[in-house]
Amino acid sequence: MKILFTSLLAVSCIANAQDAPADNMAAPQPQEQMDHRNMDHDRKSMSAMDKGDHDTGMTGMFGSYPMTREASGTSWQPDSTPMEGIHAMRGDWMTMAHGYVNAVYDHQGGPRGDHQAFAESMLMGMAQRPLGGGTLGLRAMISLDPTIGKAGYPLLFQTGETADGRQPLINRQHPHELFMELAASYSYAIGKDSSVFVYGGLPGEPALGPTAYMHRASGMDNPEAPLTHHWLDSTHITFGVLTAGYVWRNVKLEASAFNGREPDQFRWNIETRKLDSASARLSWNPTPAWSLQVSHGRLDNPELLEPDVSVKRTTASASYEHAFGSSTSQTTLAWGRNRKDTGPSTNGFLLESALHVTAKTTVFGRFEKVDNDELFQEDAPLHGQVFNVRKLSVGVVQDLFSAGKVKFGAGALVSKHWAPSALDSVYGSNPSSYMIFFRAKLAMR
Ligand SMILES: [Cu+2]
Repeated sequence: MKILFTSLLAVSCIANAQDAPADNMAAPQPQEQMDHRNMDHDRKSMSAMDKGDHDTGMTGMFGSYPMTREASGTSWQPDSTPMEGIHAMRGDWMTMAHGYVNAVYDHQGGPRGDHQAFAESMLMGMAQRPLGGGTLGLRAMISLDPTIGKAGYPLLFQTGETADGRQPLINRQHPHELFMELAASYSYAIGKDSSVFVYGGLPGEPALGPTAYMHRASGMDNPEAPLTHHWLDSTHITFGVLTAGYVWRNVKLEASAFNGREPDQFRWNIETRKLDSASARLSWNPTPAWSLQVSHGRLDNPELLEPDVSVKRTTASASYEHAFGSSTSQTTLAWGRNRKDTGPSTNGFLLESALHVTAKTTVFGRFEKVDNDELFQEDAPLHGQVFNVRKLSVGVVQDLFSAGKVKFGAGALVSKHWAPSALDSVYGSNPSSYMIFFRAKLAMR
């Protein structure tokens, strides 16, 4: 009942958030990028494009390139990624809204498994306008994930953060914060093809890792968090970020100073702490279909429960957007490495893909391979040992009907895990899991 109530609440928030017409959105893209997007909307956009969109502010927040390139924080995705959400012009402001609610029944198999029903959600609003010869950008993102409860939801082999400030979460995915991003940016063109920008967020996302999983077109249809979250994109909610960057054509170089501590178990608040950590990221979109990045950061004492251990994180990733006839797909390959001050260095690999077979049917899959040394509490004999865990998930989500700007769908996914036989007595041999979910998502039409 609580789940249902939460879902309805969030859906009604989303439905009321934006009802302006979506006619005005247009990114200045070559015809070939738009061919596979197959929307009425794009035909309208083409006429707007002929008039020259640079004047209408349809370029990105951080540089003069198609706005479809921008994803979470200051990260990039392929330029040809289809637009999601609702877009509108209001005077000088161009606004966008994205959002979803997933009501999930989650069953994780084996002796360490569990089951739970929960709702996860996200609502994001963005606005940008010309100001003083540059572009002002504002971003806000909230989530009702704290209603899941402090211990989050069951997810075999997942680790990271805490529910009570004393014990780490193991085999559970922590809930996200009420405030996921409250950020502002300003960019300024310094030449025909180049710009500089600054971005600040409390919270915000530093220049580290690929686009966060719930914003990647390859991962957003899958309701479960990746096991590689804490190797790749766990800094997506960071309470205190300042980033400065330089964009030249299809290349971006940026550096961040940020608070390296992961959010604590109190998910409704805003935390403040000094900007003790730093990162840098180089991004390159060599063609409209590809987005590549490498990044490195030092996270000062990221874990509340290991306050004297700092981590050096290195990541590299490639995302590829591809069309098959009227279907579109996006695939991401990513690697991340955590090097702790003490203890072993560990690697995480991710390969995930989403295929939008039709406008209403999406098939998705994710394969991960992670070295995890946090699967046991401190007093357990296997505490601190590194176990190589592999996981494959495949699923489908079908949109069923729309009401106004919200589309409703249902989906399911199954997962299989492989772990060293030393873990069989704890996890069972190669446990399986599944999730069934109902989704409400903001859509252009
Ligand atoms: Cu997260």
